[in-house]
Amino acid sequence: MSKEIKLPEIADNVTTAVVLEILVSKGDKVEADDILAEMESDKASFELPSEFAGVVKEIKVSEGDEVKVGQVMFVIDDEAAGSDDGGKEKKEAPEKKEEKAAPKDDSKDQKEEDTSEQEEKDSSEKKEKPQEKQPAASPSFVSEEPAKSASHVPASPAVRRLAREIGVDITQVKGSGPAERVTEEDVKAFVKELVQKKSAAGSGIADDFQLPDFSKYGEIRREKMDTIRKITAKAMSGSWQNIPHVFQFDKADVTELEKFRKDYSKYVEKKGAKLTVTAILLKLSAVALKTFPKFNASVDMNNEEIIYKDYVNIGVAVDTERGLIVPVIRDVDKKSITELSVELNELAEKARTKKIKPDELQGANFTISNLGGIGGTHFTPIVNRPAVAILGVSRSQMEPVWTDGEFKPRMMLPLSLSYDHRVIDGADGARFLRWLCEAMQNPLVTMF
Ligand code: CAO
Repeated sequence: MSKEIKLPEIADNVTTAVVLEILVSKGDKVEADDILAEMESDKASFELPSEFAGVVKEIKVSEGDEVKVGQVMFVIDDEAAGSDDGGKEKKEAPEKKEEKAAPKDDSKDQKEEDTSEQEEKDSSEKKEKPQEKQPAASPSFVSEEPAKSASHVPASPAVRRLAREIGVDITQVKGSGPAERVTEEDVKAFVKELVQKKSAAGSGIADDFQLPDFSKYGEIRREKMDTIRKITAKAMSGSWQNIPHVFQFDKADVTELEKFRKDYSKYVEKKGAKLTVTAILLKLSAVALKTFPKFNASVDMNNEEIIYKDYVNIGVAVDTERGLIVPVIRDVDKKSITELSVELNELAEKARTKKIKPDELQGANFTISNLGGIGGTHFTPIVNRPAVAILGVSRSQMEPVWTDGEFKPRMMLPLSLSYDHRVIDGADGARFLRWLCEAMQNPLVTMF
């Protein structure tokens, strides 16, 4: 008796699907649940199974056709099901076609294919046994996204088995063989890449950006990141991804301060260090952090709390041959500028000569990054978590400044403040930086 296979209901609001590939030919013998066609709707790709065992009597659609739900696609003659000569074997799956097309096919592979197909059949039969055989009316959804099925990936049975045994989804493997055929090496390379990504993810510095093959363009050299590079990469990407940054810029008139610094440096030099703009900024920043406690804080998003600190520890970014190191000066508010100059000098030297200890790099509430010794007009440093702000210092230079009706040459120091907008608002940022600029112009400000 002839039985019709129609396009079943697929999902709410889906009324049609496109025939991607017809997997049987007229006269083919099919079992119940054998896949007759690969379909695709705008929601998913799926396989259309036969509801009955029998022989394909009619194929009423073509590849590329848009078929309506309920439309007849195949006619199966179920009376011919039992007869041995009732029909030809079902059209070979695409993987079989590939096997024939591939140059390296051999009888061993064919045997393995037979065995693996048998294994698959056995295991699916085992799974089905306890239940009543379900009518295969509804399509089996492969995924929400249109995706190629494993049977469409060209690969030898041995390679398929390898992928299956080690849990690799062969559809994810890029084939390097003829017609993108997946080889054993491709599967191994895929696993190697996954393992490398996982270990990089464990270190917190991985990203999913796919690098191109740079060697296509010329000679390249790969070098392992050292520990400092990895720590910096992890800390900076963590800060950048989690902190909504705002950048505030200002300029301090340091004309008078520079005169003072040069005059008084000799007193500091007696203690073994120079009086530098960084040491002065350390002292002034400590007062600023006390004046604006939000900047001497950390944010605890898990508990929705802001943690205010009564101590003032400030990190200073030091440029070393090994990269950026940030030693921390503790209780900056309690130390004199001379003490701070000496301590900064010692810590920077320790950082550059690899003598810095781990605890000397921890516990900063705020950071100062002075690139002025190198140059540059402005830059935007990244906040160093769990602090909420960082001060960027660029190179001071003489500029004409309009004062009392005329341009006067003034030494101007460009400052930038990067801060965490979860805790600090724009007006707070502008006030903090302006306060610092005014304190540099007139240190008496700090007394109020
Ligand atoms: N504007 C103009 N000149 C500056 C300056 C500035 N902002 N900062 C420093 N200078 C001058 C100093 O006066 C000194 O000049 P002299 O040799 O004529 O006295 C010279 O530059 C070198 O200063 P220094 O770097 O030795 O001293 P410092 O205390 O100001 O800085 C330190 C110490 C550790 C901050 C600095 O050496 C350093 O490593 N800076 C790089 C920081 C960094 O890499 N930041 C980027 C991190 S990413 O956010």
